[in-house]
Amino acid sequence: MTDPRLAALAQALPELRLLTDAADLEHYGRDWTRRWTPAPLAIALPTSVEQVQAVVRWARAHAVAIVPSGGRTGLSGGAVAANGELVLSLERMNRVLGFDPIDRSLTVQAGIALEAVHNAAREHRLAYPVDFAARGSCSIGGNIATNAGGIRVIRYGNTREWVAGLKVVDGRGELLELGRGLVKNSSGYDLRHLMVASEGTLGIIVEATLRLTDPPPPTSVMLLALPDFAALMQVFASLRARLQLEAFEFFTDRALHHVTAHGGQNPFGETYPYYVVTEFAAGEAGEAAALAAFEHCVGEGWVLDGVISQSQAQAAQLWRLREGITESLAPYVPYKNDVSVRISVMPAFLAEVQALLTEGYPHFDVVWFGHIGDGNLHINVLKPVDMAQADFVAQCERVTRLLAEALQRHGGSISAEHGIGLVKKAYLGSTRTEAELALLRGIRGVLDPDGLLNPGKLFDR
Ligand code: FAD
Ligand code: 2HG
Ligand code: ZN
Repeated sequence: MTDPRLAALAQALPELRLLTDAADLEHYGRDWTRRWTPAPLAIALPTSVEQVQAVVRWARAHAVAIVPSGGRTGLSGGAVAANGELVLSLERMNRVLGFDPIDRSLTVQAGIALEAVHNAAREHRLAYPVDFAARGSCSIGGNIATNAGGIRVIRYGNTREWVAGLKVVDGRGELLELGRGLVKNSSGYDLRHLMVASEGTLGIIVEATLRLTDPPPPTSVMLLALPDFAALMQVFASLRARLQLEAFEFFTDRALHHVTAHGGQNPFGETYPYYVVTEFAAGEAGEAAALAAFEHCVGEGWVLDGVISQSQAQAAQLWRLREGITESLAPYVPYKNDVSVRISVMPAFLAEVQALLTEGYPHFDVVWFGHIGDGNLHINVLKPVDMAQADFVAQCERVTRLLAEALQRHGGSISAEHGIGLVKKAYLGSTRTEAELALLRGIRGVLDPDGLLNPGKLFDR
């Protein structure tokens, strides 16, 4: 360790694993955004809460910023370390610590992968219902720090609903025990919820107690083809009235184009403008209700074609068309927007944004998809091959500014589930008032008085 600050850390905590190789700095210094050049000081891989506390105390003494790091699947630059920060990776704190059958809760270290939580819940014949395509690599700590959503929010809500208790090391090195797994607790402010969506700026989540629920009922998956955006919300209302929906997701023909180029199978003989993937409680009643809903939607002209899964393998194939979109677009390093409005506002908002993009930016390949049943749209813009990167980013920033203005008019949010991180900092004011922003900064000042935890993310300091 040639850097005197790192030498002091290694001396104070000889058992702490520290990485400084160029390949490690690069690997741990970036997330899925791929927009910034990683340049951390070093990577620390603690194995205990005490080590995390000691690292924070060292960081305070040496004025080194810390980037809390989970699976780095984030899409907003929250886990990027490009300014000489210490990356504090939770990846070695990845164990299940306990299960309580009466509380129906699972206590885990924050670095555990979402999929490992699913498996642990299943072993106890229960379920942890937050789910999305990055399940194998994202961590519970990262899910909590971003309030991750995913494909089952329509039925089970966001990560926030499932956090019963947290242990967090704040920016002063204090260990806070928040929530304690209580179902009921009216003893003042609930600091646990401050940590949800805090993007590593208020504390390092080291442990979480998660609520579990009954396993989902047997389900079927249906893929529907739609003629236009307007039909989307009609189909949603119609299905929601007749079926117990577990998911209701949409994507466009451009999304299908990219996924099928990456091995996805289009079950229709042709392509259509829009698609819905929906999962619902099956059984005889469920199937009959699905058929009735389908026929109603076809009769109204809202649905042009449809298939229903006959096996788990077929259900997985249909889901792949939706879940494979992000990975299929990754080679293009798309410019992403992740926005939300109230569900009731969605039709007007969709029409406005579609007009904005088709009229103002017809040269862009725009891939729309998302959790339409939650009012959450993902808008990925791909760079035309003949456009310079700087020009592309500048144009995309203009689009985002227009989107932010539309969101402000419609009372929406510039980040539905990915977080603000670095990518949407400049637009936070479209979602939060000045008074709110002042409060957020004030709270940060209390929990992280030196501004050492993920500085420059969410807001400038
Ligand atoms: P990271 O990327 O490592 O970090 C994210 C943020 O959390 C950073 O600000 C980081 O500093 C902070 N952080 C991480 N760990 C901690 C901790 N222990 N304590 C404090 N702060 C911490 N997101 C959705 O919401 N819904 C989706 O459907 C969805 N689908 C995705 C599909 C793909 C293919 C990919 C690549 C990503 C997807 N994401 C989705 C985005 C991403 O997976 C989530 O944001 C996830 O919650 C990030 O978890 P992570 O462990 O990778 O966090
Ligand atoms: C999803 O819903 C994720 O698939 C990723 O939130 C969205 O890649 C994106 O823009
Ligand atoms: Zn999403």
